[in-house]
Amino acid sequence: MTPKRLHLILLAFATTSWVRADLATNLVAYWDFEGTADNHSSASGGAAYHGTLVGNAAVTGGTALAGTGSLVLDGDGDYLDVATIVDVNQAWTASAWYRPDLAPAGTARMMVFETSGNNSFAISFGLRESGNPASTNHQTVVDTTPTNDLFGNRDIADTLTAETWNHVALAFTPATATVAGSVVTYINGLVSQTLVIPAGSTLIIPDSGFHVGTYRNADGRWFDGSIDEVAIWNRTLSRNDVTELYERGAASLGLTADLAAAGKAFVSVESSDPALGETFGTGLYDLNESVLIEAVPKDGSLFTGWSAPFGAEPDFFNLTVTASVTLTAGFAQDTADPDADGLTNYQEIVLYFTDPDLADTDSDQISDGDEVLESLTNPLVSQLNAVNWIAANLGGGTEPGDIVLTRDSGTNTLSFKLKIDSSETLQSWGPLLPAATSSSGVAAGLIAVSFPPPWVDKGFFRVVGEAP
Ligand SMILES: [Ca+2]
Ligand SMILES: [Ca+2]
Ligand SMILES: [Ca+2]
Ligand SMILES: [Ca+2]
Repeated sequence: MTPKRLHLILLAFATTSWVRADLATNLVAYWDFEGTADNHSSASGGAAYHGTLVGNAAVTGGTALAGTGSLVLDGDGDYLDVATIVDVNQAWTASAWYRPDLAPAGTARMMVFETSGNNSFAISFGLRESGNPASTNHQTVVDTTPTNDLFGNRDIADTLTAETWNHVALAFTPATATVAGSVVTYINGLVSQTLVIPAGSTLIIPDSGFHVGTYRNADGRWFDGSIDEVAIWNRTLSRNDVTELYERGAASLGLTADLAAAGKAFVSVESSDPALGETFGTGLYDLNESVLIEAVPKDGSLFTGWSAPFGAEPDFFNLTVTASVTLTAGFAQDTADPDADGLTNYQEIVLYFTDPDLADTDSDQISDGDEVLESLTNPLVSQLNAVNWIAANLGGGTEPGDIVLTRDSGTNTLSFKLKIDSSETLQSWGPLLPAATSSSGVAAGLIAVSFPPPWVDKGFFRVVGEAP
């Protein structure tokens, strides 16, 4: 391949890089329940993840979310049985739409899905109190080791609505030995619960697969209603990915349906650092619709620009939707220091809560920067009493030039100098130290004083003199 040819290929990547990544990226298995008989893995999983319909489970009839088929379960022993799909201790996401019947026939719980094993499981999502749909809560259960059932029976305070399609996505980020992981539960496109997986914990590994419509042992907790668009990825879907999943389903479009053919596109507006700024405008839109795209920095941060090819756009602008697209807003800490106190606006606003436009927030003559970096005092609590003591006791002398401390409230500056003189005869005085570098390496004319511990909790020291 010639360098020129390579260059053209790189250019092609560069000019198309803003096109949104397909939701099918890292999609391992996907059941759309549009076929017949045992069903289904229509996306990248192929036949490896063919499910087996058990009991009276069917993929026709009922109400479909997208297309014409869904998994229809009667709450009396029906479910879809699937072989092991993903290594649950790697990143993964599981997603499903579910529609409980008005009077569910299930037992005390109705499971949407659960990994199966011999009395152990990794993840579980279902509905509690299925006999009373109006008060039913969702339930995400994550089973971890070494602490069994660490997150057992955590209810999510969302009320179930029967005979209505609801969407769930569980997005898992594994913990490492030193960094915590998480399972984020999204209900109908919104974050409903975040479970933290402690550093060093792993999920209990299932030994025999995945059940849709019952729990691990498949002898109860039957789902009564319809389930559709079940999918598993071996990556952690982002919040915007889940928004797309939800909005596709709400528009009766499957997760691999061609949006352009349906006259739609998904706009994903992302943040370079959600701690510094957030974005608005993400959603599924009609082609040619005009959408307000916004980047809003948090206090102490700045918007630095949009990703290409939107670099010339301001922090908010109208986008005419022509194709699915991802825009990323750049945010950075505001490093300006307009009050010249040595602290950036980000440090003042986010870290120390001082006034970014006032050098000495607590008016104690010590600047905010000096309090944080030098005296290690509280920049929000006045140390003026101590400063006044210093001014009263070190602020004057008997001879011209003896002033050792000056205080300029106009510039918030304290200045002082110390000098130790010595005398042999009391008739003449001279510097204690010769005008040369001392043996301890301290600069000429200075004295180094060391204090043995304990001293670390002391913020001020008095220098008291006595007539020789
Ligand atoms: Ca400042
Ligand atoms: Ca300040
Ligand atoms: Ca101060
Ligand atoms: Ca202070």
